[in-house]
Amino acid sequence: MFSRVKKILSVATACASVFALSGVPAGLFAKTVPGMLESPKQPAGAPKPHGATPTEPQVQWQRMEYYAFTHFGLNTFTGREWGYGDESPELFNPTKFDADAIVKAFKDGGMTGMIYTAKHHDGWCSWQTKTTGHSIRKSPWKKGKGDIVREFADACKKHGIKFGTYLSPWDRNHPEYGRDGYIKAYYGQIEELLTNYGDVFEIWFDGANGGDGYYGGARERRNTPGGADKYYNFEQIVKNIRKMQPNCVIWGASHYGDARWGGSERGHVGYPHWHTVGSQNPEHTPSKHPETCNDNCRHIVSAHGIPGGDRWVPAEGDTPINHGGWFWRQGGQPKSPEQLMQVWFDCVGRGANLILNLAPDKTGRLDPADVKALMGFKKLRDALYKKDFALGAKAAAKTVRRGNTKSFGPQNLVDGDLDSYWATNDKTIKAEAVITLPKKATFDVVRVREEIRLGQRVAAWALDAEIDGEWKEVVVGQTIGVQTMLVLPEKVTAQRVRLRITDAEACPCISELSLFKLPEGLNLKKASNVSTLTAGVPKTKWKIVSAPAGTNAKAAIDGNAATFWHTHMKQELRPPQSFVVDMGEARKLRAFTYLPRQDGTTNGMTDRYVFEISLDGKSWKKVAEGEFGNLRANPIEQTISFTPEKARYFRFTGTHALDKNHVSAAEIGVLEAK
Ligand code: FUL
Repeated sequence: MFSRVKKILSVATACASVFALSGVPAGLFAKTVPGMLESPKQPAGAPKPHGATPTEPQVQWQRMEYYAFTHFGLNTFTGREWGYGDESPELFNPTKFDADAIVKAFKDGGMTGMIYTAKHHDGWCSWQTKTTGHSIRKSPWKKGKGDIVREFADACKKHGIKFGTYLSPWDRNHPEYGRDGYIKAYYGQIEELLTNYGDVFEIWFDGANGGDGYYGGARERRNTPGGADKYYNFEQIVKNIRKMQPNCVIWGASHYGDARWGGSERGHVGYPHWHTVGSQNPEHTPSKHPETCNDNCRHIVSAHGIPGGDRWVPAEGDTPINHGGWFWRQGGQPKSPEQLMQVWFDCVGRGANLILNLAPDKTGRLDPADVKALMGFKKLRDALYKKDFALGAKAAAKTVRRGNTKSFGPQNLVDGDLDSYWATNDKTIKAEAVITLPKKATFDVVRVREEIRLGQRVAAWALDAEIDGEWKEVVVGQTIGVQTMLVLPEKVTAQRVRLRITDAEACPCISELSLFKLPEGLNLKKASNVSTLTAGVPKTKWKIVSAPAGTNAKAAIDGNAATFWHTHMKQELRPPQSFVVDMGEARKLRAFTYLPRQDGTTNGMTDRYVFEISLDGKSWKKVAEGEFGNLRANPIEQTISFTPEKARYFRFTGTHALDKNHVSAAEIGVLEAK
């Protein structure tokens, strides 16, 4: 039965054994603390919980499915993904900020909550904090008396969705970052956010940590002494939060939190998908990882979880609705409703929650194009869920726990009640239930749910349909968890279906089976590519004028995301490395775009740059220089704007790379001023 532990992914399990070396004190993950929601009582004779199980706040959180992320702060005004920490609070002055309209759009879009970046890595606090001078108190907006956290929290209450917050541990502004002084301020910030704004359903502790920063003027590189876990003392942070908000789900926080990252910033999570991990939460604890467990491995564990893992840490898939990034960007394009449906199936449909980012622009309003995509996405989901063909059907099973009692009977599969379930006797792993629909129906989506309060049990299942009097297998699934939703390879018309559980870690406890039909005209396959390239100035006449010998700079201007310029050929050419392009004619340029290498490795991935332009190819002007933030987790196209100027030539220089001593670029483009 445990062969799947070997099967899942060799790398993931290699890491699992490392994570299982727990130094975590037993009481920390106690099921209840005062004030924490309690799970309803199981019916008499219910199966014993198997392995790690969720707390009731986690169960309720996993049922939320879908909520908003909102990045809004100084980066909105500078166009940076990661502010350095020296940005002036004076920059924050939205002219039309309207929390009510933003939250209403989330509610109308079917979202169940929102998480606001109260402080990002640049350290600027968007509420009336007493912990630092680098805050909204110094911003001209509302004469320094404004409080964005308050406005969002109040709007959420008004519109009946939940409020959550993101508080970056890394603070590139604070003079004491990396020392004890910062920890005091940081704990104060957590306390302010969790005691002054009502219920907070989730708090995010981002894993990006340490590096260059302003740090009160020191302008240097600082790390987290002893590793992030030890420096912030997440064990203590979690204890403090449990006292302040016992029902708040803690995201990240090394291996002490309640929820984990889904493994990429594209919203997709892995399948098979387990809600459990080893004692040490896989992501963001590099100091704990031996050589064998690199970034890739961490991402794999985050995406898939670990079967039989001893902690319940369900995943959240995060992605921005806009290709521009997490903060609002000039010229950013939203993902299409169809692409968002693909994300839905690859995230919610695998049992993770989806947190979809919509960022207000400089005026403080959502981009209408983003809202249009949000509503188009809602329309497609409404069409998908319009009719559950299995709801209210007749269900029968040969194997039912304790001889067919009502409490565990198959009828629970189709009653629309998430708390009731079909279960078998303890030793019965393989089992089947036949569902007879009120009449013949045509469907191509199946959704199955387990009663997760008893642990995640099922590892393999199949759905059969009775077609022309014969049972035919129409889809095969692996894990189930809180929910798994699969698209059948083709539409099926049938009146009887059969759910077959073929492998499980303990007797199955299945709460629901639903059948749906994909909205007319939705082609998910066509929608699966979620990264795009901005169509800028056409490159047909472009020529490479110069590039380091032996490197293929043409690959960076061929319009093909899969090929890339790379200075690691026969020998490793260290940064800085440049290439020069002649565009054939002069144009007024306003921005350049950079797509990092897309082949899944970060070696030589350029994360700092200089961009220069020229009219004659002889005298050059530097128009942009800086850092591409967040590439490791989200290697999407970056757009860097500069003061518009005419040029025929440009020079792109990679001045630093994430890993290894060479540089690369999959694609460089330029955008013209109107
Ligand atoms: C990442 C951050 O570094 C990004 O800027 C963004 O906030 C994303 C949601 O998380 O780790």
